[in-house]
Amino acid sequence: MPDIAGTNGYILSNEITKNGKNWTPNVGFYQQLRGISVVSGNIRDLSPKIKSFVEQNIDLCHPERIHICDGTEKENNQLIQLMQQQGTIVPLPKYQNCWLARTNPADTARVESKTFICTDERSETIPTPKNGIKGTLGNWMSPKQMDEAIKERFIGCMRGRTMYIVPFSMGPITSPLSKIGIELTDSPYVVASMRIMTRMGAPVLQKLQKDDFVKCLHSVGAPASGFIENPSWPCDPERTIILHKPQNNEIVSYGSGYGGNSLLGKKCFALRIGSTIAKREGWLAEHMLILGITNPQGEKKYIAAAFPSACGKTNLAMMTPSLPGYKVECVGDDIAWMRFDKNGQLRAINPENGFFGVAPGTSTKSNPIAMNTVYKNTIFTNVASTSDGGVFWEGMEDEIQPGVAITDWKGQKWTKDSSTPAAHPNSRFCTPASQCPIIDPEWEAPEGVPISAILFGGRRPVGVPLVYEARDWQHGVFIGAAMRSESTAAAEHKGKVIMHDPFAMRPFFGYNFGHYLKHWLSMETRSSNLPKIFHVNWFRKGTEGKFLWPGFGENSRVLDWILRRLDYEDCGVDTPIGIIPRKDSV
Ligand code: OXD
Ligand code: MN
Repeated sequence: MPDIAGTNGYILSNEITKNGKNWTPNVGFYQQLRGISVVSGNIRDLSPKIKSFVEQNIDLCHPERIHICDGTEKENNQLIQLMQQQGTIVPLPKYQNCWLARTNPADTARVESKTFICTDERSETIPTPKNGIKGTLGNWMSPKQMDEAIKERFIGCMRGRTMYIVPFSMGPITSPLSKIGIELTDSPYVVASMRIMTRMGAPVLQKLQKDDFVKCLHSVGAPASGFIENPSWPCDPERTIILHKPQNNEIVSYGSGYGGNSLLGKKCFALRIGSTIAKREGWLAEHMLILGITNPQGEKKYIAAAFPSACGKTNLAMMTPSLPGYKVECVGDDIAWMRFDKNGQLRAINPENGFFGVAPGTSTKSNPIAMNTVYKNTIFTNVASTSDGGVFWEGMEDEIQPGVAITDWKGQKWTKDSSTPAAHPNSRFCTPASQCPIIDPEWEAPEGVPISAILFGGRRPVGVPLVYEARDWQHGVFIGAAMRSESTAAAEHKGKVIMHDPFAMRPFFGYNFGHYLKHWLSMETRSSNLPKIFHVNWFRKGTEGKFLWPGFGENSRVLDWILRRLDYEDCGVDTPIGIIPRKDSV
């Protein structure tokens, strides 16, 4: 049996000797890495660095087999079949290639309290006031604690499972602004979701022969007791932990299969590790949507906007303007990577390839564009299902035919008199961005789109006006830093407390917020053509507790005022908080 790969791992050719003769079964090459079978993909496609990353983690996690993902449809179909057999997903025959996953009810949101950044010094990660007050802008762990946390959880955690090797690019593969990662995971749900949310598969491995990559390790884990309560959604909520080591571009996530906890390209890479890379390299990795807006005169501008999770970024990014003659096109709904070009123009790419949107509240009325995006090639998670093979969530009441029965996200019969919601408040659709009917023609432009304005906003029921403009960059940075918002179901917070959420990045800072502010302020030295900064609030309530502003398509009126301010129209009044609209100018 010739060893054709050499080095640490080895490939065994399938030319096995049977009765003294060379006999070749027609199964292709039989390969092994560290003695573990590679059931899909070819080890020769792995660069030496990737191979050694994989080998280290085989030694740690002891998977049963290895699958190198190529991102093809064939591979995806196999995963879909496997997930159906395992009971992780069920088909939604009302739509085309759509699936519903129901998680373990203990694994439904990001876990901010269990998310850590690991640096030698605490002050590199979080503001560390002398008076010992514990801040709210991130959690720190020492490298020693991180190593211990990994040892306690990861040794043998993939026994009996497949380790998938997922090569992915954040941003279009050809863009100089993009970055690459390799996620090792034991969850086929994660692989199928990463295929939607990132550019995933063989072309990335080709690029990686030259480039460096962010190392991502993920396991859904198994409880210390060994008892897996819900085999269709294995997880270990008690011991869940999400770790980041910026110095090594490394992410380690254990115990959760859900969203930002497990799709490591998203919050962990594109924001936490991304923001540390951006600081080193002089750019910005932000929790922002990107939209293009064209006015009735045909002039187009791009706007980036930071709102906390579940505050309407997807709705704004896909808005149908109520103002006649306006057109909005979507570049991204959650994350922006932005850099000044050589002419001092800030340019943004959306590093993602799909939308992982909050389902409840999305409807034909509130966001018809999102509704038209999600009915093919989509994985829904924790929404309710209907007896005609479709989905349901709060907000879709008018879209259900009479006589159709509803099963809630936990699999129980549900009626509108039920006392619990049909869909989990943080239930999601995971859908390809390219399907969005108003995806911007430039959404994959390698150089990014030019940004003219940056918006900050949150859910502020009292005391904050509809829109105001910063006087200059420093004032704008102050406005971003002072952002607050009502908590939502995207993370584990209970109740509707108003929380500080500077730059909508509170859960996503990769380093000390003070240093982050310095970095933002330093942008003034990079360009004399900085975008203008605004603050918006669609969520102000009147004395009767009702929203004062209709929101959704009517927000185009606010964008119109912003565009006019970008053209220096005299439609604003200076006030102590900034420039607000002159009476009757909105
Ligand atoms: C998200 C979030 O999933 O911010 O985008 O929680
Ligand atoms: Mn988000």
